[in-house]
Amino acid sequence: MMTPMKHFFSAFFLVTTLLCTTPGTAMGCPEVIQYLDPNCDGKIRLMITGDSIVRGIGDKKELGYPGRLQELYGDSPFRALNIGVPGATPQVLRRAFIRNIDRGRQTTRFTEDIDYGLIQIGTNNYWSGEKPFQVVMQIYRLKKYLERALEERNGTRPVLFTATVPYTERDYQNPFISELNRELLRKKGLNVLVRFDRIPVSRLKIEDTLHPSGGGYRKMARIAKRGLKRIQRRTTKLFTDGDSDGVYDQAEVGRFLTDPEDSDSDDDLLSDGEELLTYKTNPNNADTDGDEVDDRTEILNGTDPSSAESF
Ligand SMILES: [Ca+2]
Ligand SMILES: [Ca+2]
Ligand SMILES: [Ca+2]
Ligand SMILES: [Ca+2]
Repeated sequence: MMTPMKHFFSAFFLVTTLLCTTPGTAMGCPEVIQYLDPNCDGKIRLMITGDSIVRGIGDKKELGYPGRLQELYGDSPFRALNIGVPGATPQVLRRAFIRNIDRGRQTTRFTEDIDYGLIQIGTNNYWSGEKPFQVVMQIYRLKKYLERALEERNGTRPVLFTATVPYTERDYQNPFISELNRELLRKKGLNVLVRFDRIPVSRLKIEDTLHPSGGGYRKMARIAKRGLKRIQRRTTKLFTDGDSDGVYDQAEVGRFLTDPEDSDSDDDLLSDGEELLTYKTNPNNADTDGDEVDDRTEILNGTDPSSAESF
């Protein structure tokens, strides 16, 4: 018969064993400055795209809110990339991306290894005459295009989310913006988690009836930061680690070319996660440096598994 103490330990053992062997949720790529890192490269890259309000017109420091957001993170593995095109509508922006991404032009550098993307656009459609629901469809198409094109190019799918449009000092334009925001919030699949419509116009410190000042963009940066936290909570379950080796399935398939269903793709008794994240050895080659001593033996012996001079 078991003593109560033994009982406790066996129950404890059972629970911890179950926790450690439940596939898919318990593990995954290491977080970077408290953010999930969908492509598992140790950096967080957030692309922000839209019109002149993204570009940062009106900001004396010419940073806009992407640059102000970058300032909040200082010197860290976080990068906020500004792809704001003054005057753009979602349709214009989508065509520009198609030209750039498909033909490998300069935007390619900006969209490389993107983890997250924030879309904020629609203000200029006031002048082009579409109804707000049609503008929302354009934004939806832009988001779908970017998801697919960036996944094709980078191997891993970025997590995209959308912002509502801030109000301006142009009272005649605000009913349009108000309806556009209502439609944005109703549309499924846009992940509208950044609420610029909640900022009172007075806090944006608008100087030219449309564009915020540096102070206004700083305020927008803080709200964008909160949105980035929210989008992760919402998408955690997208990132699975089926073989619990510490690397997300999508990063294994699209980036590292390891087997997402085998925690040790090259059978050298080091898991893919240990090789990629800790030892920086090749997870697809049991003898990374080709000196005929396998990676695990080199690590146990204290020699360098990445240098054929050391074995
Ligand atoms: Ca990353
Ligand atoms: Ca995995
Ligand atoms: Ca291995
Ligand atoms: Ca070796």
